[in-house]
Amino acid sequence: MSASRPTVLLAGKVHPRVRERVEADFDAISIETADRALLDEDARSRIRGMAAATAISADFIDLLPNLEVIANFGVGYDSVDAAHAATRQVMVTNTPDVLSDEVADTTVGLLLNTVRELPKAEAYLRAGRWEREGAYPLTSLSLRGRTVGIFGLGRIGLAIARRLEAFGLPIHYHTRNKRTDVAYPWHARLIDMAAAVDTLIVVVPGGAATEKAVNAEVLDALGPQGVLISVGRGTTIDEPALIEALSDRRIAAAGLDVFAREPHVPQALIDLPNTCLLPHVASASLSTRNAMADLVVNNLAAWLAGKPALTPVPECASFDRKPA
Ligand code: NAP
Ligand code: 8YV
Repeated sequence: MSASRPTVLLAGKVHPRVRERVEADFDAISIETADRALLDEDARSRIRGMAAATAISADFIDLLPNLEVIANFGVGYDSVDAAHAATRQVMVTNTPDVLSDEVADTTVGLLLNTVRELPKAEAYLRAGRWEREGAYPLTSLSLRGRTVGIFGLGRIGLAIARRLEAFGLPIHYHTRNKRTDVAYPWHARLIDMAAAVDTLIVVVPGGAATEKAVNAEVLDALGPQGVLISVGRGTTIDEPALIEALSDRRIAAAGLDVFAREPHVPQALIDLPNTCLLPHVASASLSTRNAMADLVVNNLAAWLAGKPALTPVPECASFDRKPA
C-alpha cells in the first residue's frame, strides 16, 4: 500500500481495462462478489473508491466507513443501492451515452431477427436444409406496416426511435414525463400505448418502479400481431405471463436481450418457436465496453481527486462538486 494512492475495491468480474487502469493508478483490492467475509477490518477502513460489476447493497456500503465513490459498470444501476449511498454522501456514477448507439443498433437487429426469423433462416442454411428441402418458409411477420411503442424514451430509447423513423415506422412512447423535444405521440399509461401499437420496445431502467410492468394485461393490449422487444432489464417483464402469452399466441413473438434472473433463462422461453434470445449483449462490443471501462475509471479518478463526478446518477447530483 502507498500512502499517496487511494485504495479502490474491484467488486465482481470487472472489465480487464478497469482492472488494468485501477491497478496502475490506485491500490487495488479485488473480490469476486460483494461479500463482507472477503474483506478484513484493515481493508474495509482503507477503501475510498469502488468499481462495481456486481450488486452492491446498503449493508455492503455501510461496511466501508471511508467509502467516497461507487463507479458502476453500466448505465443501468438498479443493482447498486444508490438511494442509500446518497444518504451517506457516497457518490454513485454510471456509464450513460457512451453505449447508447451500440445498444440502439443491437435493438434494431434484435427486432429484425425476431420478425424476419433471420437466425433461424441462417441455421436452416447451415444445416444444409436449403439444398435438401428448398426455400426457407416465408415469415408470417414483417416490419412493414408496424407501429412501434417505446417504453422509456431516454438516451437509448430516443436513439432507437431515430433509427426506426428511418425504417418508415410511426413511433409512440410512454414515460412518466412527456418530452417537450419530440413530436411522437406520448401515452401517460403503458397499457394505452400497448393498445395503440403492435410492436413494444422496452428500454426503461430496472427497479421497483418498473418491476413486472409488462404484464398479461399489457401483452393482451398489444394483441395477437404483437411483438415485444426487451433490452432494458428482465425484471420489467412478467416472464411467466410472457411465456403464457407467447404459448397461447396472444402475442406473436418476443425478442429478449435481458432476463429476470440472469444468466438463467427459463427453459420455456428457449423451447418456444416464437422467441429470439440474446445473452445480454446489447452493449457488448470491444470498443463500447472499453469506452464504458474508461468512464468508470475516469469517474473514480475525478472524484478521488476532489473534482466533480463526470456522470453522477440523479440520486447523487445534489452533492456533486461544482466545476473549478
Ligand atoms: P435514461 O436516459 O435514464 O432513460 C430512461 C427512460 O425511462 C426515460 O425516458 C424515463 O423517463 C423512462 N422511465 C424511467 N422510469 C420509468 C417508469 N417508472 N415508467 C415509465 N418510464 C420510465 O436511460 P438510458 O441510458 O436510455 O438506459 C435505459 C436502461 O437501459 C438502463 O437503465 C439499463 O437498465 C438498460 N440498458 C440495457 C443494456 C443492455 O445491454 N441490454 C445496455 C444499456 C442499458 P421518465 O423519467 O420521464 O419516466
Ligand atoms: C452491460 C447494461 O451489459 O449498461 C447497462 O445497463 O446492461 C450493459 O451495458 C452491463 O451493465 C455490464 O454487465
